[in-house]
Amino acid sequence: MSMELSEKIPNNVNLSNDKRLHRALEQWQPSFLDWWKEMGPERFQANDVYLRTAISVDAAGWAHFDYVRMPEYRWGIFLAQPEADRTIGFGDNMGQPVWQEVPGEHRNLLRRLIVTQADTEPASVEQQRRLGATCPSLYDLRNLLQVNVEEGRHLWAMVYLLHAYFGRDGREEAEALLARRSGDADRPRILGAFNAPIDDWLSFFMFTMFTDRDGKYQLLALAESGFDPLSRTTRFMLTEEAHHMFVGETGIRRIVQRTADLARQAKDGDVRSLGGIDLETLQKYINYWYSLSLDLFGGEISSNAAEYFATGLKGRVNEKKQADHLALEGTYDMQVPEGGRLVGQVVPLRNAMNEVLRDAYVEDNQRGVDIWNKTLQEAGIGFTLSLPKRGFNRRIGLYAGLHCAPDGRLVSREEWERRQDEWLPSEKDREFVTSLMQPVFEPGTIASWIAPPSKGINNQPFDYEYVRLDPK
Ligand code: BYC
Repeated sequence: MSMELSEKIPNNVNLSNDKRLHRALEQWQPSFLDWWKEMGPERFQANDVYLRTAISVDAAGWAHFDYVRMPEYRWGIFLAQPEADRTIGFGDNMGQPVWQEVPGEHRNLLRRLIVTQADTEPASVEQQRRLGATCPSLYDLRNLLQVNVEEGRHLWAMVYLLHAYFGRDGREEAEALLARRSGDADRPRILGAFNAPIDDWLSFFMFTMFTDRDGKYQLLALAESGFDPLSRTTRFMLTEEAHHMFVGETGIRRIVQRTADLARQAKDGDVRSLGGIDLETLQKYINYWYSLSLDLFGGEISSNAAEYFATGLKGRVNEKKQADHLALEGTYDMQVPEGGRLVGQVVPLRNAMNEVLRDAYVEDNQRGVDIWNKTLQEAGIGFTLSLPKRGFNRRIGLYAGLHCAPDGRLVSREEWERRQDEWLPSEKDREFVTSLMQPVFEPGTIASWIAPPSKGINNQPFDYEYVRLDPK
């Protein structure tokens, strides 16, 4: 499949052969750039940033590193290579050839999935737009901007599907994606976590750890889709998503490292007085962002999820490794709140698909938390970070509206209100974290509350000038 890299819209979908689609996307492009200028990263638009750009979809070396000014980033449309004779791998249409066009009877469901996925991409850019001004180092600033331009590219990926396969309503949805705004009371983004402010870098690292990881699992489920263009698009997006989670997981690991170093220096263990983030505060931020991200998987028992699976539009992670691709007989044992306590309930497997995906997500997060705890252990600190139980602080699903402690106990409203500041970041915690957010723009230097990375980007050293601050 040929790469059209020098085109106004770089792509590997032969855009130049489809005049109508090409024109439609060229019309959307200025609206995207206007949105980027208005809602993309504040400042740094005129600076050279050491960015990775996708130039090929081959496993070996699609990433090209160079200095780029963000508005000139080559946002393109790249789909993973097609798999020959691919068939639908699960659900009622199992074994049929995959769809290259939208199946009429599933059009609305499919559009809803794509629009929901698409909406998260510009939302995250909006949430993070002010962070550059308080970056802890040039290395971190570069990573933030890399994440932002790639979320912009993911929006392009979804808008391509809307324009190419959904006609006029696709074009309208693509416009609407640029009109909603994260956190706006009248036109909010679709999913909860994408309306929460990200005003400090601790939240940014938590978001890239926990919320981007929801992205990974949703994309893995969509990569199984019987709608082949969606599968191929998401497969390529996953390669970019991996870096975002790396930023989050190593970012928190570096904070944990710094806190452990400061704890050894602090007389009475008060790391805050030395400009560090104490582990209790870190735990509260974990509790907040993890619970918000758990909500992104939808209800535990969901007829929507059952329908997505039955139709073959959205599968499970690594569907090939499952023994039963129909999931008609299987069941899922769930703990369901009832009359103030948790009771066991057996749910038909198809209705539990959101929970099945959430299971894989929880396990993956635990692996990350274990790594942070290893850092603490090696430093001889007797504190263990943990993930709260699934019912904690939920707004969506069976636990919405209930009061559940981090250890999973259902508690009274009174206890919840009394102990909320113990479990979630309090106003004072947020003020403290904000007070640490002083920018560091000197190459090779770093803020007080985080350790430098163990290595730089693309084999460059930490003190590399990842962002050239003087516009040329
Ligand atoms: N907030 O049957 P239910 C990413 C809605 S992140 C608000 O329980 P269902 C990224 C739901 O839409 C990945 N509303 O669940 C990360 C439905 O509304 P409608 C994004 C919510 O339908 C970082 C209703 O509640 N991709 O890529 O199975 C940076 C009942 O729903 C929420 C996707 O999500 C919520 N948290 O929905 C950048 C993949 N949860 O339709 C990017 C596409 C549920 O009745 N989306 N609702 O009005 C989906 O597969 C599904 O829509 C959901 C679960 C996973 C969201």
